[in-house]
Amino acid sequence: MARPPLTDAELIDRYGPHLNQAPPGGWNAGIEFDRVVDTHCCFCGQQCGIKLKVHDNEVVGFEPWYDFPFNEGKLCPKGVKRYLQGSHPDRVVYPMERDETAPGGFRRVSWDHALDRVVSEIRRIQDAYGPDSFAMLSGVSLTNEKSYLIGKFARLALHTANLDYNGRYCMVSAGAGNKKALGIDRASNPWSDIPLADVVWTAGTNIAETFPITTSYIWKARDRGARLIVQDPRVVPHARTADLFLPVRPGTDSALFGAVLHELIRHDWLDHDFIDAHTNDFDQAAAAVADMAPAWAADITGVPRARIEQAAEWWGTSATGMLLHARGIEQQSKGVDNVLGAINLGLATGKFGKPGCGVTTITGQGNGQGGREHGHKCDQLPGNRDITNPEHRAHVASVWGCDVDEIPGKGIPALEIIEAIHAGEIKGLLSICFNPLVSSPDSNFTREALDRLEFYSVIDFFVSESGHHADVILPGSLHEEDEGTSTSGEGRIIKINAAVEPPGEARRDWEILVDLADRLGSGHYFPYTDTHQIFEELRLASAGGTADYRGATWERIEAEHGLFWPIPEEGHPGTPRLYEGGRFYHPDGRAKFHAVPYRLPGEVVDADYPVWLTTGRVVSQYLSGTQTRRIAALVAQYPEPLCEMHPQLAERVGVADGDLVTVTSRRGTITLPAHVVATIRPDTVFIPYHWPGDKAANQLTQRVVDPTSKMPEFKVSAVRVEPAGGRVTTTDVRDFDLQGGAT
Ligand SMILES: Nc1nc2c(c(=O)[nH]1)N[C@H]1C(S)=C(S)[C@@H](COP(=O)(O)OP(=O)(O)OC[C@H]3O[C@@H](n4cnc5c(=O)[nH]c(N)nc54)[C@H](O)[C@@H]3O)O[C@H]1N2
Ligand SMILES: Nc1nc2c(c(=O)[nH]1)N[C@H]1C(S)=C(S)[C@@H](COP(=O)(O)OP(=O)(O)OC[C@H]3O[C@@H](n4cnc5c(=O)[nH]c(N)nc54)[C@H](O)[C@@H]3O)O[C@H]1N2
Ligand code: SF4
Ligand SMILES: [Mo]
Repeated sequence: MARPPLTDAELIDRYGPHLNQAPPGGWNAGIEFDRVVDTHCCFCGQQCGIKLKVHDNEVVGFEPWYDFPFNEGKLCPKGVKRYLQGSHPDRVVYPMERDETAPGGFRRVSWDHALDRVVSEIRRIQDAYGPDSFAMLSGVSLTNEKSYLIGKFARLALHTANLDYNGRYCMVSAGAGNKKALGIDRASNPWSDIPLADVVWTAGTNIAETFPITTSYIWKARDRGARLIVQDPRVVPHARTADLFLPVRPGTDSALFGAVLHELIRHDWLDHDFIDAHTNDFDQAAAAVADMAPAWAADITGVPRARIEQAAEWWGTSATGMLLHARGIEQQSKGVDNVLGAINLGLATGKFGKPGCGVTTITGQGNGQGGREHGHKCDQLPGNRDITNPEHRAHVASVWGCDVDEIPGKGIPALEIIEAIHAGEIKGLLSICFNPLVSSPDSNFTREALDRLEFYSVIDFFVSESGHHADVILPGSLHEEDEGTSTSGEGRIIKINAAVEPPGEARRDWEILVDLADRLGSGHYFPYTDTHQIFEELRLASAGGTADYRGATWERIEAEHGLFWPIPEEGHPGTPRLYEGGRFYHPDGRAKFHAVPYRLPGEVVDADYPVWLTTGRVVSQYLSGTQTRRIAALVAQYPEPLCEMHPQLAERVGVADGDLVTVTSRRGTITLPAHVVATIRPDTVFIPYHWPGDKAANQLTQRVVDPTSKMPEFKVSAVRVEPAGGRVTTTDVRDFDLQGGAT
């Protein structure tokens, strides 16, 4: 039986009066608006079109934008509530400086004071310890313009090599795998190809909760008779109607992909013409899977042998097919291997570059695609260029008008920045759009690191949990307070339009950075007076790179509901299907197979820690939760983390649904209610990670990373689960109403 969500009174009682409550009469009652602004959702990489209703300087509601082709008016629970952030009482509306005697630990200061303090601390730290001792962390909820600006700001204003971004925890395994195999890093297809696939295979993604709009594309394929294969340790909602469910043990996906390739070869379900004409190194990949028979993989993965054989047959014998993967296979110390293993299956069967054919990542964050192209990765320059390549550096230096030697070299990735802070090698940090305390693995370690900084400044619109460790907080802008472009998970560049001005003394993010650059003595490199000028420079800087935006103009982007890069010159139609005709982006135009031997995850279960832990998301919460934990309607749907576990495990542990359990790993411990469901492997527990402090799943996770992408292994840890004593009242536990879907 479904339990009711918390009432408003219960919510206020438990979570305090700061939640944004519905006005009397309901959310839409009596709302007057003067204008409607066409823009996009601030949350996930689907980047749904939405129309924001504006009254005076406040976003007061939304309307569906039926004409925007990707989502045709559809939105998920987060998209329809995002407008409740702007006038939230927690909004930071003036600069603040740490002051232990002030209420909340911060006192109000002027912009001049705040910016001068930041600049003097940067100077002091860099004079004492060298330029790279001051690092910057950024995020890709930010537009392309801001991403580009941050890359330039870190290199030419901060003069530091140590800039990285939160996509290091999100898209980098997909990015590295795509580049190695295909020579470019973007979704292989526009989503309009999904309904044309005869087989849709999802690997490590909970689409119905994390990319809800994509489900409608899959249903269209199913309406045409497509088969659905789902590979996940949990029977996630879209898996409940799957034709084939592959209940993979966390961290073993490369064995499964290897066995499928083994079967494709054994039955000769191969597209030899495609392999000969469009790929290299098939023999190496084939040799690596010679011993990976389904029976071997069944032992490792826990997926019955017959299901592995069935997956191979359907994939190998269907004319079209798409494999969609996300963080479940990517956030592992074998993330890149898993991506390469998936791509091998597409190449072996010629499922690239044709309608309804592709192997593609589903990009996570709002601008997770564009934000990984324009230079705020530690090894990257705009256009997805390589910061160590002399030609690439020379091109970007010519656009920036600087000497090539002024551009620092390669820096270290996000988690290594945190480790270098912990080790005392990095002394100062500026972060924008990143809440590392909640989102980094091993949060107790991260907290120690943040407390060791000599100086920390944060640009944010709320005081995040990381922000509580800052010395200076600079109030930045919400998504609806600035314009620019974003690039959706499809590779579609879209236009974000400003609906309102930042409130109080808050400023647009880019204006803060330009002001800081000026005070750091680099103002001549940052002469912008609006974001359009930044985009025009980005076009030039990206020109000739793999992520080429040269031909994209704001006007065409708006008029055509987005443009797919690469778009090398004005008038170019853009490139919706990336590998059309089997043309890949390595210099010889061919894709590359990779040998993917199987290796163990960074940590395996043992007598002390006998249960696998995996972490991820729920539909109503977003990332570190700073935004969605402040919206009452979303909190009501899923107020607190729960430990999802199978009835068999619950029985072994000796707990029932709602009982408190303590979950312990080698890094930390968390106590939370058990959520007993038949839709998860009995050897695995799942905890969503959107909460801070003693509710943070990342207290348990490990700092092991993929050797190539440096992605932390969020999806695999070994834990112990024990009864904690006591239970919570029934309203504390959201019921997923899974009875019908159990296997
Ligand atoms: N509601 C909501 N939507 C979001 C977000 C959000 O925070 N909330 N964030 C956005 C972002 S930035 C991202 S990156 C995406 C993430 O989107 P997803 O990758 O779909 O989400 P996750 O919940 O991280 O993990 C997906 C699935 O991986 C499974 N999994 C865990 N371990 C393994 C494994 O070893 N192998 C396999 N095959 N599967 C495994 C989990 O059971 C889970 O169902 O979502 C985006 N959309
Ligand atoms: N255990 C576990 N950990 C994970 C994951 C997992 O699956 N499991 N997933 C990882 C993934 S995929 C991701 S993407 C990361 C995300 O991790 P984070 O990037 O740390 O998460 P966010 O919540 O997006 O934090 C962004 C901060 O930026 C602020 N912000 C948002 N938009 C803007 C803006 O436009 N301007 C400014 N100035 N600030 C803004 C928000 O208020 C918030 O404080 O978490 C990772 N951590
Ligand atoms: S699916 Fe993603 S982009 Fe669309 S409304 Fe939901 S969070 Fe926003
Ligand atoms: Mo992400």
